[in-house]
Amino acid sequence: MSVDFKIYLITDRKLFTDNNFFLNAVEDALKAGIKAVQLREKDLPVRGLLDMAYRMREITARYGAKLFVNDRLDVAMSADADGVHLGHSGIPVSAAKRVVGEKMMIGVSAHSKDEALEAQEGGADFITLGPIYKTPSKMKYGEPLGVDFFKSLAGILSIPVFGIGGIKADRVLEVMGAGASGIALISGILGAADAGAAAKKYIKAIGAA
Ligand code: TZP
Repeated sequence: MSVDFKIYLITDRKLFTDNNFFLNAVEDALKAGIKAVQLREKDLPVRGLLDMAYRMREITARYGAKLFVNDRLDVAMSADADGVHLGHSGIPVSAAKRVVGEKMMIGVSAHSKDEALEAQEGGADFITLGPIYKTPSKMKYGEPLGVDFFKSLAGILSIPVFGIGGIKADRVLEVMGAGASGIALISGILGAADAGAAAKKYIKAIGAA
């Protein structure tokens, strides 16, 4: 399996008043052409997450899109996801690799040079690196790395690097110009009034970059 997508849509159901609105928005984005979704609902108890993962698998499969599950390798496996996305508090990449081998892709969140290199050495298929810009929830993700620092790191990594954090459609060109293989985002699509229309805007911007 290879990284054959350029836009990595990350979920946040809390942007919606109701889970059906949330699932509909993700489906609208898929309908518009998004090809990879990461289910990232860190506060959901595992059974709720599993249920959500099954529903996401159904929707993503319908549109030929890849599904990744954040942190929970067990949930990813049970839902027959295409991959798992790991952070720094959960199972290390090298350990996950021993379980899934080549059967599943492994994405990793990195926020620094050390984390990025560790992920690459551990066998990650790709990383998300950021936040590049300020994001509404900046406190949670730390100070922005900035485009120049992102560019210097992307230049020394051999695995695909997705820019993340505060990426609005008018910044796609700058991020791709800094050596990103793609972009990862939440609010640019799921925070928009029309997720399908927003997804189309990003797809167009990536196409032009
Ligand atoms: N990791 C670094 S920044 C971020 C994550 C999960 C949040 C990205 O959200 P947004 O709304 O696209 O800025």
